[in-house]
Amino acid sequence: MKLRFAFLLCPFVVLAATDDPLIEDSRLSRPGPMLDWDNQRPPNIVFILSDDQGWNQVGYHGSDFYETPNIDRIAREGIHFSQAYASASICSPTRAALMTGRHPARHHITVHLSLTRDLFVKPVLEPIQAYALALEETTIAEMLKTLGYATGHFGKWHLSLNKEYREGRIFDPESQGFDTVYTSVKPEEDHDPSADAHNADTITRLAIQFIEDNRDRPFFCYMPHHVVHRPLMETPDLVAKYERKLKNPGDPVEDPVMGAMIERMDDGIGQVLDTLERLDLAENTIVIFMSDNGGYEALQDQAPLRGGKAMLYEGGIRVPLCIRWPGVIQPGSHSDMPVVSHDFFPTLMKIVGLPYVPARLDGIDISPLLFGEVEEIEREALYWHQPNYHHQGVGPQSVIRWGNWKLIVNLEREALGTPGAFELFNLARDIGEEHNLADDMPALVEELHQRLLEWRKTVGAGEMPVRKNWPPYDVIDDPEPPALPPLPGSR
Ligand SMILES: [Ca+2]
Repeated sequence: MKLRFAFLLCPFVVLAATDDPLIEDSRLSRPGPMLDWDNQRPPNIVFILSDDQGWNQVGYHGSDFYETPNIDRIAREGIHFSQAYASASICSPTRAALMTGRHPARHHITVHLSLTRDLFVKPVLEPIQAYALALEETTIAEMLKTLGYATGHFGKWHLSLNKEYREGRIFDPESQGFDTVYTSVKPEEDHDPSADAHNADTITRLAIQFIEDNRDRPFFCYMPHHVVHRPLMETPDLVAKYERKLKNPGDPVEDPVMGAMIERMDDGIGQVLDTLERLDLAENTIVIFMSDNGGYEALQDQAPLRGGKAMLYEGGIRVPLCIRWPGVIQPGSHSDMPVVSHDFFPTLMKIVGLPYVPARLDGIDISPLLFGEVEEIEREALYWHQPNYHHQGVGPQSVIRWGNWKLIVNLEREALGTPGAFELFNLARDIGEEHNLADDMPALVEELHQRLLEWRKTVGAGEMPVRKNWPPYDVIDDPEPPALPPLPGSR
């Protein structure tokens, strides 16, 4: 305990560095009912984040093609969520929200970072995007360090200026609270598929080394995998195994290369679970598995969900989530409560008994669901906000989920005042979002739209003004920029 109280003073050091001060939240100060830090050390945390893995690409959600025995083991020995959501339908915004407990709209990270796009023929303007996760933000890793945790990052960061990661560079994981860091990027198209193309083996090996090195102190092991992001590639013999499993060749629901990629990641997850057993750490380690957004629809049908990555239909944001903590979380339990990536900041702070959170926090503590104390938690609504033209052809959208109602707002049409700006679905009856009820229920559309607009104002979300020169000059017919005047002194 002495160690813990000594470190508890440290949040005020963090507080001095941020424009969003940490405040004490008394609701978080009481550790969960079965936890007594006077007699044991705080739990280790292993957070495994897969990339672009769809809701239907795990065995425990019913797939008999994709083999995920170790992810399924986490679900079987712990709790799984049928309505877990990514904070966004693309990489960087979800990661920013996961690390900070704050909505991507607050960070102004609403599309993936270091993206260059041609935006000059759109009728509404995109808001300014942050160039990285601000150093002033307080991350989960920084918070856990104040309690003496060892912090390790192994894999895909995607919250920096670009992917030229190097030791000591600002905005890379070392500057955001991680002490042991391995960063990797996705392979080039011509990479040798048999040479650990997506670094899944390396991520596993380094994470296990980190766990072994820190077995005698609390640790936070963050494993953001590249699986199952494009480019799809894996060892030919493993791909062949899944080709033999194909019942309907060409079926977009079953991709043999993705099957092989997921198996390699899942095998590594099994090695991590075995390491925890071998070191006698399993009982005091919470293991979380989640995906950062839905699967890419062009490669993988997200049935029964509509759409996929980059979209705000369920296929883009509803993801697998399961959590294991032997002796604390009831094995085989599940929850249908909607939860979201940015809930993990306050939840983990509650679990470790560190009652400080940023003053403007968007996630809520979902630990009562994990502990089986309650079946429902109160939340006014869930929101998504992506005021960007995605390069995969998805337009700017904003969403509110209120109870089982979900309103999707087309931000271009909202700004221009053109018809067809709204889609309204009842997810309890229509998980596939097939029946747009917006025209049938205008009063509900109006109420949800007003709630969404109010929330956007509250978090300072980027809005999309109409271009002053819309309709535009024809940039296609006039591709040459006007000649610049000569520099002084030049001929
Ligand atoms: Ca992703």
